[in-house]
Amino acid sequence: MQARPDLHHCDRLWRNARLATLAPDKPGLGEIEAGVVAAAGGRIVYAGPEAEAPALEAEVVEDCQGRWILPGLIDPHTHLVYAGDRSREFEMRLEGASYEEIAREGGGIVSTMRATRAASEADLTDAALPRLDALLAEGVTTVEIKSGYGLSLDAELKQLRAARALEGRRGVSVVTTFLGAHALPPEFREDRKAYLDLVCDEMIPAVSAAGLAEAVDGFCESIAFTPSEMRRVFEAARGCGLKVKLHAEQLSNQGGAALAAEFAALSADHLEHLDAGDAACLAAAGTTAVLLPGAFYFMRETKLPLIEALRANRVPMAIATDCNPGTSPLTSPLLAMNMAATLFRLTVVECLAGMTREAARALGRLDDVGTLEAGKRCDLTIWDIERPAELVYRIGFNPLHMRVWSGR
Ligand code: DI6
Ligand code: FE
Repeated sequence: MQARPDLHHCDRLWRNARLATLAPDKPGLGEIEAGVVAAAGGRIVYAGPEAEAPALEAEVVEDCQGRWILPGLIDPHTHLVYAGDRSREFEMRLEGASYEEIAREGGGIVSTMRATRAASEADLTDAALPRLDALLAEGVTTVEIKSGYGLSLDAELKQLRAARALEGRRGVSVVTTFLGAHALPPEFREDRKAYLDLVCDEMIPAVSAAGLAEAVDGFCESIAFTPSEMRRVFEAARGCGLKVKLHAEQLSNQGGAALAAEFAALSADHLEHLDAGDAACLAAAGTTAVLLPGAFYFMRETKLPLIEALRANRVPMAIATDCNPGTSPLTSPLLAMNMAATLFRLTVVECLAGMTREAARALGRLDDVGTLEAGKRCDLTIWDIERPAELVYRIGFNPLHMRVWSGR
């Protein structure tokens, strides 16, 4: 039989679907009725109306029966890899202790540090798997994972390797971030500068040389590191060719957002205590605001991030779970979007864009993922819903029909 030159051969095709492409040049969600997505070699070769599609043939043709297809969800801020348990601290907080008090008394991040240092690399990967599986069950195809519970050279490298190893265990893309400047480990209590020397002069070069992280993050907070300390860390990151991002203005206003903007950070995360004036700096720097409503909820914060100021300045807004044992034990991207809507008053379009296109932007991966567009990796979520708003509206209900990572 003669091959037809006009026939595009694909590996897999999803037809009879409604698409929310999230294409940046389209209004709303870039919805398409009667759409088709075609994949070859793990990439999207066509996503659009079936009526306008080129002639396509594929090994596997899926009839989506009118279901909605969205890009795979992206969780752009997690601390998924750690050992130990902090439910006792949750009880202490219910009895009246504050997060800061618990941290000062050697609990908090330092208690997770102890458990993480004691765990093997394989144990850390295994401990993270159930949490990762919870994210995948709701359609996550790319997840960012930070270190920051090792706080020594070896333990930070171990944590990053454990995070990378998750890619070999599941069909998911893992983006790793070095967060050595998360907390001061107890052995450096009397010498902050020595710990920063270690982070800047040894850890960052080692992480960079091993290719174990794309970016460097820090916790800029009264209980963690000051903006001038973080400036040093960012300079070291820049010296090694790593991108930067920052936990900024979560519990108080420290000027972290302005610092992040000055270094053209990929993202500034949390931002509950952001100054309205700093929104313009973030916008000018091309820095994405990553909103973490799970931490806001779990910490019972009352200071809302200034969404209006972010919107008015056109700061891109992403949403993440911040999955971590202390302040956001959340493994549901659907609930994160619901909280962003209910607590922060984001619109449905902002919520869905926040865990797809804008999350990709926050990771510097918008060229590769985040929308349904030809050339991008074929990461899809196929949902049993009538309207995309259902994904944000429901609480504790998961209508995922199928998750596709790299066309599989
Ligand atoms: N901000 C947070 O909310 C988490 N880390 C950070 O920098 C808290 C992490 C923890 O308490 O274990
Ligand atoms: Fe965090």
